Amino acid sequence: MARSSFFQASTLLSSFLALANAQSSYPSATPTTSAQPVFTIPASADEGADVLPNILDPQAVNAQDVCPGYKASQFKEDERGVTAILSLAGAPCNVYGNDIESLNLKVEYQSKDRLAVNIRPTYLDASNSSHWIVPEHLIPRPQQEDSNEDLDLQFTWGNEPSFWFTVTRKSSGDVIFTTKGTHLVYEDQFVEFVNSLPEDYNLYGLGERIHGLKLNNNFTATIYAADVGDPIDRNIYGSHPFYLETRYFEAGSGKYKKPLKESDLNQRNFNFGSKRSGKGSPYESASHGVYYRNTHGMDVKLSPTNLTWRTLGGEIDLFFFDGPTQHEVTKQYQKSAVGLPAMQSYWTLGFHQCRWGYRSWAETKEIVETMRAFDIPMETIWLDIDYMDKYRDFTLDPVHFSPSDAVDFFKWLHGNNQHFVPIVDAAIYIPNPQNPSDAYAPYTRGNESGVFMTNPDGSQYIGAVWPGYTVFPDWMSTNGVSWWVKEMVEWFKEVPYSGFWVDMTEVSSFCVGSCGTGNVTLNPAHPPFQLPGEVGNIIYDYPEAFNVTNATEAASASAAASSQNAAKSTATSSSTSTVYLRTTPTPGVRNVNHPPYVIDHVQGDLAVHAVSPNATHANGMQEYEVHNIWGHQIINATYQGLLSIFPGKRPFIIGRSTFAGSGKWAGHWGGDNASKWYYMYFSIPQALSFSLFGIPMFGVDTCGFNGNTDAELCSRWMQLSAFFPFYRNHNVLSAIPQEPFRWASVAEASRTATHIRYSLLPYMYTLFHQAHTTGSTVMRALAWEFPNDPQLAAVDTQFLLGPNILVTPVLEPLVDTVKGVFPGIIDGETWFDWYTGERVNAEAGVNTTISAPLGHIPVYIRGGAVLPLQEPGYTTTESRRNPWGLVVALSREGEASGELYVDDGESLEPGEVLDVSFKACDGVLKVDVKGEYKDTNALGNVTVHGVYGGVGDVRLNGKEVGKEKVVYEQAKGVLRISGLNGLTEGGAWKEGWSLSWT
Ligand code: MIG
Repeated sequence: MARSSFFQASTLLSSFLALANAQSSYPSATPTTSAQPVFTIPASADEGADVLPNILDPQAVNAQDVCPGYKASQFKEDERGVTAILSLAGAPCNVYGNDIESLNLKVEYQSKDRLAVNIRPTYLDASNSSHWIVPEHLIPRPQQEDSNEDLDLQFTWGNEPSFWFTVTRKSSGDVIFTTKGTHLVYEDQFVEFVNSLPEDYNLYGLGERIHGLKLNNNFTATIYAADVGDPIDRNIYGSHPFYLETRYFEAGSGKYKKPLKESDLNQRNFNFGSKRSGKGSPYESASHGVYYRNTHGMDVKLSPTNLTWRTLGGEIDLFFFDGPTQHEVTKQYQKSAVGLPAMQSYWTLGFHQCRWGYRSWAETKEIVETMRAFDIPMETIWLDIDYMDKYRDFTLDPVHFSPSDAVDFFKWLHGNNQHFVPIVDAAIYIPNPQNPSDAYAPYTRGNESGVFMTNPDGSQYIGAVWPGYTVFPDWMSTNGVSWWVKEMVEWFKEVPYSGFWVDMTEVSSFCVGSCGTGNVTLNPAHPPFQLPGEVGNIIYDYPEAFNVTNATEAASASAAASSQNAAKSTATSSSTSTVYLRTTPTPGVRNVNHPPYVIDHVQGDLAVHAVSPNATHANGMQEYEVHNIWGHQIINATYQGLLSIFPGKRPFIIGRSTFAGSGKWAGHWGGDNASKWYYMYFSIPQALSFSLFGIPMFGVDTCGFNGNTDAELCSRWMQLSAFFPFYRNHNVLSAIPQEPFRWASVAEASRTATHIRYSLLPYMYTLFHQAHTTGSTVMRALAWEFPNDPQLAAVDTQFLLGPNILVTPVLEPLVDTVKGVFPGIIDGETWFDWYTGERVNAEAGVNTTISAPLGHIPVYIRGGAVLPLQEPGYTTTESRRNPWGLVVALSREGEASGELYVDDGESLEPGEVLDVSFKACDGVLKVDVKGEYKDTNALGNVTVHGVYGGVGDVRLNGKEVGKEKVVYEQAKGVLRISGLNGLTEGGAWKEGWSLSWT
């Protein structure tokens, strides 16, 4: 049911709608030169066929019941791996595609920690491989390395009842993956295999979705890039076919141990505090990772003891990472498979203010000034599509965002060491060819260079997005990337941006099929849905507890909302019984628009709200095969654009649709959440999942995107996001303003949290550098740092920033306490309160009640850590000119260590760097400095936590620092040494030093 043809001029003419949005704050998309009605794309344009997801279809055939599987033969093995031929073991089932008779199996022992299993059709050669093989230059394939002798993973296989394979850890005998007892199904539009898992498995990843950190064992993780506002448990913007699995065992139980189930743990009563106090955890764990290098839409069906993988095509290309800790799995995955995350420039770690609905340079400037007047640090101001001329990329609205005013604006902004980042949309406006004044140069240049996607017949594919009818860059075309780079370079001359925010990159289109074909002269003026704030679509929605704390406003909002809803429901109510579109395989032909197997895509029909699967790329691939990497490729193109504008500098990109490996170029924001408490909670598991995916630069729309926020939620959220790598407040068009200065309480809470964040920037930057060089994570789940505690397996209401900062945020309204655990106590860990410096008195395994009045976010420092700090300035530029500080948090043994990495903050390959390491024991802190980077800031102060036995003279390099510089609170165990600046002139890290206090 391709919808491109239904959309004919005759039906269009009768559906003219005048734009009646005079009352809204939404700026009209149409230059109002005449009173003529303007064409608006009807809502029906974005309706697809009624399809029923296979997992919900009572008529669905289970491929496992009807398909014959394969038999392996011609088995060959050497020290590098295994090959075999797999032949269909019976009559083809052709259940959701056409069965492939013969397959090649290739197993590689790729390295000391990675095993690869590849299964692809035997008949493939270079000329007919397009829909099976993901091009390696787009998505690199991990390669065989020379050293694979120590590989602990073992591949075994069998032919009964049909071909199966198993991946086992040799050292423990643990079977980490097995398809035994199931059939492999391999068809042109459907590839299925099933692997068993232990009961109560702990599985993480398989994104992108809004879900708790640990995945449930009874839902389907669908992976298909979708432009949709953060529905829970459904596929959303990004595609990450990767999971981490952690198994807990009894400690020391030797070879062939069994993973523990929840009931095993319950029997042991879980309270190791009392049972094993001081003796260490009775448990241990092992983790491994699985990456399925496949760009097709897929359902991963999670059942209590297995996973069923169903893709719409492509080869089986599986990579197993041995771990055996989470840290190692993540490092192995990033280092060898998808790429290490981009190093971020220092300024990107500052606070970002954004909204949809800043309407002019003047208003934008006012926001920046007000932030400063309220003394809330702001590094970067962002603009949404409002700045554009008729929503066209690479333009400025000539009236509200005039190019001449831009000159002054940027001079002023940059003069204050602040930055600007614009939104840029994926789709490119296609002008009305009959109206020369509608000409749009980026389109003309792209069209002349042949960079836009086509229909199967070779004509241009024309969808619709904000500006009206649009075309879509084809990143596989010869000139696609260079055209984009050139547009970026040109536009930069007018708009000196510091980074790019790429939106709608799934790639989104507001109509099904090439709806603009033959219609481009109609110049649609409005998308086929109402915008927030338009007549009949006013935002009355508030956070959950708004009616308690804001009773009067809540009452009037709910009255208004219900009258509006009443009006809406009389307008639309019809019930018809749905006839679903089901397709069956045709020999030799794929139905890419409506594949026989229907994945559980949140939009139903694959063509809804996106470019259709049959849109075609220059290399012959169809969107069907590579839909999930469109967003990854625009990130790559943008990276190259920024590199040519800022040679040698680190590009800053925040992308919406990501794929495995996007982290090497970009960060990501969580998409269109809402101003609800539960979305604030979900931001934590979403961030931790992106840690696993190798995209550490992550944050969500703080205070909430859709709907109105309120002071309490915004206050808690500004404090929580201050500990996320990417810290940005963003809001939908027409919701009430939510900059942190709008409420005194939020302003105060934001100042407090930003002060901590900016103090910690050297620590955060060091974490980024470690992530960039080793694949370690920045935001961490408690389970990853404390792998011996099965109780932490699902904890996602608390998190760690690096190894040493524990954040326990309030995630619900109307409370002034929060419950949290202090992990690792059974193994001797200690924690110190960030604010008081006192050691926390908590028991192992106990959910402790912590005081957390509004405006206070509980933060703890791990015993054993040395944290490098710097006195916060208003911007990161100023911060970087301030004195350094250190917090030394002593472990129970009186020891601590830490690192600091310093460079110029922006070079891709910094010439000079500093690697500082800290070590404290026996009352002496030793600082060792390596590297040539010159930082002349003095050391301001050193605070030592956990000093209980009294202190002697405090000496810097053996010389007493002077009593007036020392404050010791013995009861609290806190030693503060300040005013060291004079003693460290010329730079705290000019050379090594030592500080002693005994
Ligand atoms: O369909 O540009 O996720 O952050 O404010 C809405 C307007 C388009 C979606 C992005 C959101 C942005 C909005 N965009």
